[in-house]
Amino acid sequence: MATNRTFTMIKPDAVAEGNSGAIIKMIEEAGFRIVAIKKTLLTKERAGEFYAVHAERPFYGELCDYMSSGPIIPMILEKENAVLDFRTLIGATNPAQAAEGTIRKVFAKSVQANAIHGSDSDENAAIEGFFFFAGVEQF
Ligand code: YYY
Ligand code: MG
Repeated sequence: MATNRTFTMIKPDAVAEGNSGAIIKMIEEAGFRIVAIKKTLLTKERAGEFYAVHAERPFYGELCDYMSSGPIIPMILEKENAVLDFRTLIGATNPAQAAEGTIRKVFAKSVQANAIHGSDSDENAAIEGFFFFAGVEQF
């Protein structure tokens, strides 16, 4: 399997509770290399743009409020089979269904405040990475 990249962000609940260091440790111990990282804040409008694919879903408004409620830590990560392996590492969207040892099982509070994002395809990983990082920041 070729090395590729995925995009993640530690969400406001996990950053606010001081869990970002522990989450980054789990990510690095799972073999992911950090390509880009920063701490930033989304406006509600930018959160809406990031999650535009969910615009028609009933949870969209609350999701955008939540995702703009506090700082987040976006990252681009690299590893063999990065997108799929990272989805496995974070666990199911609903933490009640997340497997033991996954990031969401350990740190997520609810379906909405579920600690961390992970891209669902190589194509979206690239789009989402460029949403936060210029090309010269991705090394
Ligand atoms: O990719 P993933 O984050 O696991 O789930 P998505 O189905 O793409 O939903 C994005 C985001 O929306 C999810 O992480 C929490 C939130 N959400 C929600 O608040 N309520 C739902 N019923 C489904 C998703
Ligand atoms: Mg998704």
